[in-house]
Amino acid sequence: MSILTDISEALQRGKAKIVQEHVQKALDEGIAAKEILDNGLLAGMGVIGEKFKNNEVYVPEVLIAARAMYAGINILKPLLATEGAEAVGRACIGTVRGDLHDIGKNLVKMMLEGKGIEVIDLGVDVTPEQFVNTAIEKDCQIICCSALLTTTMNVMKEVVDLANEKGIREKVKIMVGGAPVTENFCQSIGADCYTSDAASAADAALAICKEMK
Ligand code: B1M
Repeated sequence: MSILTDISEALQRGKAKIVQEHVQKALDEGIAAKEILDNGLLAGMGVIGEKFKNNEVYVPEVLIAARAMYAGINILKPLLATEGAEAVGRACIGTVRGDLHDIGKNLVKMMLEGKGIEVIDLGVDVTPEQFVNTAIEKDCQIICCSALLTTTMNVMKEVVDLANEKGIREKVKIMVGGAPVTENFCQSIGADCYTSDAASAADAALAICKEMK
């Protein structure tokens, strides 16, 4: 069994300390941080997600697995996010109103910071007003919205509508993402950019910051 499978299985069992040990071991074996994230931690969380869907595990198990995932991510964080010297731009990020999922949002934040973008983290359950007012008050070039529920992704349209109403669309771009979000959805609500994962979100955000300087 490979060390990546060990990580995935320990995460599924919610064993945070063992996940940490395995992640460190994988790094010592020379496996790249991104590979450990994708094929160890995210693979394990994918299995938990399927079991959650099929009612084979419930909220407490998912939360314990999420805690184990963070334990692993914390070790990888300095390697995934290489510090930029000077901020190349500023973004605010949050999970939209009604939605408490924050693991993906936190990964996106981490990757953006790794590109040298200053990120204001609004947390979870963020209203359209909070996104738009923060962008105006803190002079952000980007609003990043994350949603994991089909019932909450529509709040992203409210963010776009409010940004239009406040007349800030020339100065602020809106990026959207999260498991149920698609390119088609992004276009249908009039947002500026959809990416499917945190690394592509960081690349896209950097390109936007450079374009808007
Ligand atoms: Co929830 N949950 N959950 N959950 N949960 C899902 C999302 C679900 C798909 C599970 C399932 O049924 N298979 C399902 C949604 C179904 C749907 O809407 N179609 C679901 C449900 C139903 C619920 C509840 C309603 C359950 C209930 O109470 N009955 C409830 C809702 C609570 C609420 O939010 N109001 C709920 C609760 C929870 C927990 C609290 C237990 C926990 C969250 C803990 C936490 O986040 N701190 C939880 C979890 C962990 C999950 C699953 C298992 C894993 C989500 C996750 O963190 N994935 C999830 C199943 C799944 O997705 N397979 C599920 C790992 C994370 C790295 O991926 O967030 O997709 P993700 O981020 C990715 C990309 O999407 C992208 O980058 C990341 C990777 O690089 N990305 C962006 C994310 N944001 C981006 C923004 C960008 C760009 C890219 O630009 C701005």
